[in-house]
Amino acid sequence: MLSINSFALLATIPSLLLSVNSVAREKADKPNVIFIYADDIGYGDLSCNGARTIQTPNVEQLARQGVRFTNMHSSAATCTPSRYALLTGEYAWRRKGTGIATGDAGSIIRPERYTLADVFKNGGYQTGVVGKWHLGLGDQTGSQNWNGFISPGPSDLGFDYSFILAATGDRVPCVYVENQRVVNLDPKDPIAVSYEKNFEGEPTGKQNPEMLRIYPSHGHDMSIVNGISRIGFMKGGKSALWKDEEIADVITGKALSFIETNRNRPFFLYFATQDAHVPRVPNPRFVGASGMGPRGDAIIEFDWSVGEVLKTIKRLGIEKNTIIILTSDNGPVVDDGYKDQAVELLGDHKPSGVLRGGKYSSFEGGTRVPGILSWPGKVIPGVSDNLLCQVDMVATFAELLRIKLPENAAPDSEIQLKSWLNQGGKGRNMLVLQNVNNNLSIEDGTWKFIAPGPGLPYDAATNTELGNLTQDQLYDLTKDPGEKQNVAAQNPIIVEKLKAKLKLIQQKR
Ligand code: NG6
Ligand code: CA
Repeated sequence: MLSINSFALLATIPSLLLSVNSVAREKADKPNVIFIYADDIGYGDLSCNGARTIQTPNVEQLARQGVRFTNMHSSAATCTPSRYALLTGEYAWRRKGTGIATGDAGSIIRPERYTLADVFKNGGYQTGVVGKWHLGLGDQTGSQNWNGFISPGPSDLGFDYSFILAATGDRVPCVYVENQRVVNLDPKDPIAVSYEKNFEGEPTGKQNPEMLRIYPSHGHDMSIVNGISRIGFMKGGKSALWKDEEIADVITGKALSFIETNRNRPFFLYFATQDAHVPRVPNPRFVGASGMGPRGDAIIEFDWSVGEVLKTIKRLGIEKNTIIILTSDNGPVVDDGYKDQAVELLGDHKPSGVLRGGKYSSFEGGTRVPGILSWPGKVIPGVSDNLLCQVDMVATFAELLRIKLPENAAPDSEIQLKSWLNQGGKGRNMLVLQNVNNNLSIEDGTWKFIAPGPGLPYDAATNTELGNLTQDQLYDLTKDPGEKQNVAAQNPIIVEKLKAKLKLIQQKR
């Protein structure tokens, strides 16, 4: 005989089943998203894209299980504008103050902006950013209090959790900032930062080269931290200073614990590595791994970080329900300001692959970067040549999560979900890109027009063809991916069409 209690229990079974079902459905609708953002790793730096002298097996594994993009672009050929566009869905050249940021820059994205992290927040996700930030912190440049709560910061832009390097490895302050407070800071030894002048009595790379273990090749001769001179001046915060050889371990560890903590609910993790930006100081266990010196070793260290993420989501049993995207913030550079043997030991390795130029450049090497998306069971594995850009993350993921963007949010972001999932999309019709001098180019998948603009055609310090010319440049990327032949003179109608289109996009607000 059934008791009253058993009846009550039976009655709850359907609703229990229902809630189990809805959890399952919710999980399928809300895959975790891990966005791995390499720094200065070029198209040709990874073995899945044809590198022979460097082996990156974990990235290869990701590429095998997902879609590998051959025409994925960062929005700019340097870091800050690429990251700005990634998070806001707006081309950075529309806004002043979005160039390469100093380490004491105020928050470049203002709190009222709708961001990629807001998309996920609105979708009910836990959101986190770990690694290189380089988008400014605090209200105003030069006036942050590094010894207190630094705001605005990631928490004002949709991130529940942050563990970041304020700017870059080569810029002060050389400390980790967790949830907008400097980690391990001794209040008796406060931090001061300046990008104008040195603090009295503090050594610099310029005046005290005897204190250095890596020498600058250009710039990077200001404050010395961990035997390496940097851009900018700082003093204090001794107990908080990072050790460069530990950065990959520390930030990868934080990324993994974010994943672990949130394994039972949908999460978005923006994991931005310091590898392979300068200064390249890989952990001793990677030293010599590539035979190409610290730059190659840093790429192998990056591959290790990727492997740790893959292992962790497998161990937690969430791999089927996790999208991983891997790409880079701009193209590669060999000598970026330190004498680290990158030039001498490069050998036959081509960091940009067949592409011309690299970081800073208007040529394809500047923005055409590695791109992989994996989502087991959902993405059709393979290779896609569609024209794609990171600026589309906002609209694309809003579409996936069925979130309506507020008006005026992400003005340059397109829904490219079918292409990103390799489910038959066509990619972009047009894409505008910017180089270090803010000169623009526009491409349509076949043709690329580089608008005339100021700046040098070639930068000797980094040995980079920047692509700045005072006349029109037109390249046929399908026939000439290396942009060797300027065919503007032979194709005046195409030049005029792309010029007009560029103007139209520039005027759009
Ligand atoms: C340049 C730095 C370079 C690098 C770059 C930013 C000098 C001489 N060069 O100004 O080393 O830090 O800025 O790189 O200071 S990025 O990947 O963050 O955009
Ligand atoms: Ca970069």
